[in-house]
Amino acid sequence: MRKFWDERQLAHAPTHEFFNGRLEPAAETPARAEAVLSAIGATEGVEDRGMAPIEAVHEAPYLDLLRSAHEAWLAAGRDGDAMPYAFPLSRRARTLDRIDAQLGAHSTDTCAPVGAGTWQSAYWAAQTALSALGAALGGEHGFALTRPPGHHAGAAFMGGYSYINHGCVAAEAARAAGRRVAVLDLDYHMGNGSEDILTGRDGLFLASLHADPRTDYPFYWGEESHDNILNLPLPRGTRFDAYDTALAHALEWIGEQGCDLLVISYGADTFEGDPISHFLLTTGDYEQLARRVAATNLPAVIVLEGGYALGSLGRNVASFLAGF
Ligand code: SP5
Ligand code: ZN
Repeated sequence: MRKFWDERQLAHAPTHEFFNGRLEPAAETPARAEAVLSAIGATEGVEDRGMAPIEAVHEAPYLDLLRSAHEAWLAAGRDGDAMPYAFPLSRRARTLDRIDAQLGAHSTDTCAPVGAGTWQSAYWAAQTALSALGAALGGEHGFALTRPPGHHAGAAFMGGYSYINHGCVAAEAARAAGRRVAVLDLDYHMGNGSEDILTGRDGLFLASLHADPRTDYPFYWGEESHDNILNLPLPRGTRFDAYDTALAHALEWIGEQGCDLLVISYGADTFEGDPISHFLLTTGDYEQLARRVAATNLPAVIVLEGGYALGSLGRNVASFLAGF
């Protein structure tokens, strides 16, 4: 297992998110990366492969907005993080001049504040995932310590702490290198951005285990399987046995698609002690689940998505990596 990290991912440091009708302290913080770093030992640095692999999964106007949004926010006389408050459910074509309107047109929710360091961190998270892919293309597993997360970011939208979908960036780059790729999403929340990007793409597949969207964010995606997408919703309170059974099903389906490389969107927010989630996996369970994945003998790129129990996050990630 080779492990990759770039400290420019610390630049994104949101203070608040809007949730349950009020501003709450942000759950996705730089301290998460520090917690993982202190638990997994030495990491390797990251190469800069530029914008092309990011542009292969995200639309140019969205990337332009993400890169410039915070400056536009300041230019409009605001302070703090940029955040939308209006969303175009009825998407009439029109020119949107105000930063608020532009942000709303490219956001699913109020859980993706854009600050001065957001672009830099999301960019280097994608580069970190691509470096881990380099390891996997060479036949070794690669872990990318990525933050902010990526799997709620779609081709042209941010949301749920996610801005650039680094797992899909790695998956698409692997496909371009001739591989047949399955993204296996093991975060508590359904990866609606990954579904948006991967639906209908040749040579790419998504299998996702997640909290039932009837009870949990992101609510409007993830109940049905279709095309190249396998969605396996699980109820709140899910423990190891039911999770492991669903994982076996997902891996069997991935095998049937003839995939030869895995990108794993690993979220440690399935942990019993997670403050925003409702599954009951334990630290030791992650090693067992990873063993099942590793038994496929497919090279894996592992990217970090969620996981918000700061005191246990490092141990949980280390346990998952140990299973490989
Ligand atoms: C990548 C990922 O795990 N995203 C999850 C986004 C979930 N957003 C909805 C729930 C937000 C709960 N925030 C509570 C903050 C308390 N300080
Ligand atoms: Zn999550």
